[in-house]
Amino acid sequence: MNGPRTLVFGLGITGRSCVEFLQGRCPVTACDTRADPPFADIGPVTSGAVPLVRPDAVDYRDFDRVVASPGVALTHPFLLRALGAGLEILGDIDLFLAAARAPVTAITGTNGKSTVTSLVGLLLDAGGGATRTGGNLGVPALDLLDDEAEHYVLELSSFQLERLHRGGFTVASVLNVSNDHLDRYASYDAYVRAKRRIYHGCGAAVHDADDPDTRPRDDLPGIVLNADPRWRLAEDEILLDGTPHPMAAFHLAGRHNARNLLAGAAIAHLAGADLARSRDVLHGFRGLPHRCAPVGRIGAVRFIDDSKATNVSACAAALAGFGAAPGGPGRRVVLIAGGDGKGASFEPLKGPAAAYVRHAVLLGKDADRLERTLSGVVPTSRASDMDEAVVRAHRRARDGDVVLLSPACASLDMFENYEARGAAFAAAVARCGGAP
Ligand code: UMA
Ligand code: ADP
Repeated sequence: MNGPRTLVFGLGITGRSCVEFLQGRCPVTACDTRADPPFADIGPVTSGAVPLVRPDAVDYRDFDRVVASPGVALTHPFLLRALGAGLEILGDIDLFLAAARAPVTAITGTNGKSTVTSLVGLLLDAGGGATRTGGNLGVPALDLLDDEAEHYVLELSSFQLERLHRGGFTVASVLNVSNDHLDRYASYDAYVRAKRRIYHGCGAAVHDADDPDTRPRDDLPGIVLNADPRWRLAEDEILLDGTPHPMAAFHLAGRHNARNLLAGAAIAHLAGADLARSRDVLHGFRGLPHRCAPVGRIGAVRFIDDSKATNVSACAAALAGFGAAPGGPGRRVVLIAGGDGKGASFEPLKGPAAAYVRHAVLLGKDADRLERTLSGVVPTSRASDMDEAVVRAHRRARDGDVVLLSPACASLDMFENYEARGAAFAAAVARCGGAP
């Protein structure tokens, strides 16, 4: 078979999509550092059409390129050796862009990516266009490919962008940047640089004047949110293409979600959506599970699942969103936080905690570090699992309070993923007598 001899490194969700896409197009071999990779049982591998090899059995001379899964750092010794041996390293998004035959809109940012990507997909779909939405959001980009598609909307992580060679998105946006994934990047600047690769060769850019790190290096056509008077947040309304929409018209809570609505509408507008026609979609959008989602109430205490808050700035945004909600200021939030902090400092939580948190229940790998940061700022207690955390949080809450799971940390030290953590929270709330 002709075509570049390709080694797919990593056989997770992305690696699986790459193997299935490439099989029959070029010679493919799969490789994974794990003894039992998640997708070792797929047809191309079990049939022997795509051999699965261990990294130490790879002879680099047998390959022209490596398609590296996003979970593997570019500094992984295997990839460094491959690079040294003259192999090209690329990611699934390069393969996708080479094959896609419809405009592609791409969205990145530290927080809000999934929310905004889903909204943009819905707004484009409402206009009647066949839109395929995915990427880091869950369905890997290559699985979206479809001859009938009229538009693709991709959520991209910094891991996908750092290994992307091609560019040329129709619309590209960095929503916001704050400290995250510092276990994978040498510096904050390196993380920002990875994010900004999204703008390379794009047709139009959307960035936020309130967050200078979202700015493209070069001047590009597009929309500068909160600088363009037609696209900005006001006190209690959002201006979308010059039309005021009162915040009360939307379902999503919190200032951070107002930013998401603004960005999503601007991106969809540049990608061709007719906002006047899709007003109902915009106003009816309820967001995604595990992102500030109500899971029940006990008496006058509400329980909110923000398990997707896997970094400090996401938690800070959620605290401001609920702490400053109608009902007045004050320490109205009982916070459940902790997990794997991925090397980030918790210092930025001090301000929002002092303003909004009545009590913090801490759990997981970095509970000690969180406790040290928050001590003297808010009262804290410790829990060894989610059930205990919910019981303790409920005891501390007063009528009108919110018990908010917004961990500021990754979940992997205690749970399979953030969804499992959110589900454990909802189950614990139900066991305590929580009802919708
Ligand atoms: N791994 C190994 N050995 C290997 C290959 C991978 O140990 O040979 C490990 C990685 O270090 C990582 C895990 O396996 O801990 C998964 O890595 P992967 O590259 O196989 O990941 P996929 O299953 O393909 O899922 C990826 C994204 N995951 C990551 O980037 C870590 C998923 O985003 C994404 O939904 C999926 O592709 C489809 O595009 C998840 C995520 O956490 C939700 N993303 C990060 C985030 O949003 O903050 C970036
Ligand atoms: P991502 O896909 O980037 O992780 P999500 O839309 O899944 O983003 O939201 C993840 C979490 O980030 C939410 O649970 C919320 O706590 C927080 N968040 C969402 N939007 C924003 C924003 N614009 N600014 C800051 N934090 C946000």
